[in-house]
Amino acid sequence: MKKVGIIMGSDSDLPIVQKAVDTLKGLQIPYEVHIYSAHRTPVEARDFAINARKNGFGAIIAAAGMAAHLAGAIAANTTLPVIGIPCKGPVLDGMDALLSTVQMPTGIPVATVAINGAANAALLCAQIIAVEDQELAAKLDAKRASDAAKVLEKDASIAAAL
Ligand code: RP5
Repeated sequence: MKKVGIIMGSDSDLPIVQKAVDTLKGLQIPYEVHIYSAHRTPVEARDFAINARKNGFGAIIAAAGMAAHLAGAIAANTTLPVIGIPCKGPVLDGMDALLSTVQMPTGIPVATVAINGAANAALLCAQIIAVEDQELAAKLDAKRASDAAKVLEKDASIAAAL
């Protein structure tokens, strides 16, 4: 199975990114985690992106906050799908990172999830890999069914309680 690359701009992003790691683990999708910054370690970020396809990656998650150029910088150097997670920082409630990640110029797409949307970033990667993997597609179907069952259980309890 293809690996997912999880790149974050700083170790301070890890509490947000952890949900992506947990989601991939739960689906038994292989992954690699790195701290590369578009600004502080641009050479390493670029090298990772350039070599990602030949190194067995099928999709890349890039998480960053503030002037969040990481996902765009990675996307500029690979045609693998790049999923951007805008991370909420200490000011501006993550709107800075959201706009920096989502407003990509035509030709270099970044699939941007919600602010701090790490679980969805991992699920999108899983769905991309599942295009060619029936076993993983079945796991995703099962997860959807189990998530729906949990909502219906809550519906039944709330209906009984109120
Ligand atoms: C971004 O700047 C990182 O992705 C992080 O969200 C933010 C702050 O980084 P630190 O100063 O905490 O290392 O590049």
